[in-house]
Amino acid sequence: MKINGIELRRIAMPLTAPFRTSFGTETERDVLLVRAVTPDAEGWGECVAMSEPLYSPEYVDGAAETLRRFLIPALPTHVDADTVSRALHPFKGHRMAKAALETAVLDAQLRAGGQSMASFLGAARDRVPCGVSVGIMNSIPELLDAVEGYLAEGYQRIKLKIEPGWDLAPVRAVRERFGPDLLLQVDANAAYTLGDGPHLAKLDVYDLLLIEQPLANDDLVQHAQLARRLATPLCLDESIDSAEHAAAAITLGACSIINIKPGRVGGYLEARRIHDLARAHGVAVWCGGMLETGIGRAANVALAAMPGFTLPGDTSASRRYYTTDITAPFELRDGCLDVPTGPGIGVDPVPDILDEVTTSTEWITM
Ligand code: OSB
Ligand code: MG
Repeated sequence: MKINGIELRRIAMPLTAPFRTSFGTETERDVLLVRAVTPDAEGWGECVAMSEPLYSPEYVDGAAETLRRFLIPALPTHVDADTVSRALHPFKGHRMAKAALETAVLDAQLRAGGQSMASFLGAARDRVPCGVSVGIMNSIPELLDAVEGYLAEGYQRIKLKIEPGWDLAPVRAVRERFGPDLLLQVDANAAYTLGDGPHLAKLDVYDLLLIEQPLANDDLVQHAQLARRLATPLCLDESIDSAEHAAAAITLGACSIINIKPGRVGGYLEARRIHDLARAHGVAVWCGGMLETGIGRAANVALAAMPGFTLPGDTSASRRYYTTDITAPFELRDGCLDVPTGPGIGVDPVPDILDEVTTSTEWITM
């Protein structure tokens, strides 16, 4: 497939409410979109880097610079997702930037060939069960109200963001209020150390599905030690940036569940590899999220339809974060999202809405 050029487009998406995690509070999502233009089709990729390097080392200005300075110039003029992946391989790290470019090319390739992302990835179902990630709140009553609202919308699983000082009490309150059948899990975003093991073990009585990324991104060995001290299954997010890391984590016993985010691992091809590896080892995976717009969400929903995704993902509806999404909104139906069936990611930005939220565009001719 020939490639004419790449557009880098920045959009500013106000969040419906502030989203607080152990690493910071977001009020607006600063998103970098990549559009690959070919003679036959255009494809879209959403870069999930956040505005500051607090979740991982990448950040959106850095991703844009990496794309324009290194990644886009390295592309051959005839591409598909595999050749893009190979051309970008020499550059270390920058997986979110790489993922956005690879996904834009993959989307264009699939649209040109009339194949859906779900079919390309080997999806096993046409709708996926959805969970929701609930930020740190100012008070327990505020949290209980938020959870009640999400359950009323139909979400099948609740994930509570935790940090030191906001862990046992919110988990206990949600468990007591909504009962033993609620699928409940927590995410610490690396806010604890191994010395907090005895404290984290106090979560065991609340029968959580999992605890996500309690320790630092690089602490694979420490996670393995912690996993042996907890009854709650340990899930890794930030620590897993490739299939090689996933293999190491599984071998070490550092996790029994993996959160797969295509952006974090460098794209959907690598995400599929991690899925396949985890499945072969009996390790459950689920699809994480990075507050995506409809562009990133569409591809994530296709991924989450693969057979090894046995736990509900952070694939929530558009309205969880955005009053107006840039695509037709994803809406919950019986606690599920429908997997798009059209060619490629199966959704398009609405031109007027996209223009309204655009803060800059840059065209790079190949
Ligand atoms: O750790 O899973 C995370 C959002 C931004 C950065 C990291 C994380 C998250 C979420 C929200 O938990 C996931 C979503 O709903 O998109
Ligand atoms: Mg996480």
